[in-house]
Amino acid sequence: MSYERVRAVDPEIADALVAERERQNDTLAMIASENHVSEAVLEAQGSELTNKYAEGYPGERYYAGCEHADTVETLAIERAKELWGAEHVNVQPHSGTQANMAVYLAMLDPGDKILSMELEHGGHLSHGHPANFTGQTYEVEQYQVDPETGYIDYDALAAVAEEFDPDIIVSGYSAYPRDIDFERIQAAADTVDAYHLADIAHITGLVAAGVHSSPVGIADFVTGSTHKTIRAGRGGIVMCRDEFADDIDSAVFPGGQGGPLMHNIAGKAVGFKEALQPEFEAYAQQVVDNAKALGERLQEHGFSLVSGGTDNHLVLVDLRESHPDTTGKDAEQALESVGIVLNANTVPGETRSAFNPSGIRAGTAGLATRGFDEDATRTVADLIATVVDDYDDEAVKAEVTDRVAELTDEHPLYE
Ligand code: DSN
Repeated sequence: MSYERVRAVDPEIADALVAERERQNDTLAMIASENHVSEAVLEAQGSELTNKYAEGYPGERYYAGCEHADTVETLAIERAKELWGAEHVNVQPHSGTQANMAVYLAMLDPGDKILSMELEHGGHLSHGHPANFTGQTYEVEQYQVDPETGYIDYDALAAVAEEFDPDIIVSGYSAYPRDIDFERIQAAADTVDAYHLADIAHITGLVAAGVHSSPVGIADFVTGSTHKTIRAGRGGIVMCRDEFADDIDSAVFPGGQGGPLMHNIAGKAVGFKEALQPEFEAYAQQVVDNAKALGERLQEHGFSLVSGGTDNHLVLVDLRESHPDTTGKDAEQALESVGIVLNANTVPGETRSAFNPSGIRAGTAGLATRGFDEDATRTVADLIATVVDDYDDEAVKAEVTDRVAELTDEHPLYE
């Protein structure tokens, strides 16, 4: 895309779009929730469907002229069912948070009880944080990872569930590097007769490819976002058994949203088709292999990883032992200045603040999309270590900047 037509109308925005494309091409996107969709997905998201209102669902719309919207949404749903093996799928949520909101709206009343993972242990704002509508609407209790191992403490979770008696237990996380035993969480939910919502926003692609355990068929509700490891159009998705289909559909529309973003649903459909191809499994495996390589090499450099490693697409580094005077923000900013873009993140047992926490989170989905293998990822780990060890040294950072430029040149993004 040249953005020529944007430029003719609005040169300031054209400049920003071109600059963003260059930024993405010239830096290493290691924010664990980000990825690079294909040009086919980009084109679908930029299509004329942005003009169309299609309130309702395929075959049952509130407006005329929805025949092509119906085709697109039906294909997105069918492909999602095939990818994840769900009985019922709603592809209309505008984001992962909206997908979670639909489940809460459908199944809970204000004041009902949510049991979820604490944010600084890897949870998400939409799982009950006081700053989010969930924390303001429902009564929330939280579980944690084991402080020694960094793994979910399933026994403690079950004990808190028995004591708190929640209406819903939320699993699925934003900064948890290990595989999740959805069956154990389901067992805890069964014991207290609670629903179980598994939010697989981060791991949608890994689950679809079979390189991470799946909660589909175990949890009552599975939500996700569609642009992270699954690499499709931007937005959210809800999956459930047929028995909850009407409740979920009504909670998405008209309960929580108006018209669906049909252009994004087209992007979801295209990305799902790509993910159904055999190459996607190899991609997802590469994401996981690269995360392991990244983690192991960082450990060789003396960094300490929450849980001691990773089973998925991300590593969570706790800087407190190896770099006690370096905050996550110091590391994030120094790394961004050399073209390695990741985020400062809280760690279990956080002793600083959410804004300037003690850890960094790094994901490998974007790098694997642009062709990085384990060796190239180990090189990136070396560069991260070099910068964090000497983040005030401008000469060191200049050298790493050149090396990042070589790596991005070797692995171009969009032609
Ligand atoms: N902001 C996303 C993340 O980085 O994990 C989740 O919504």
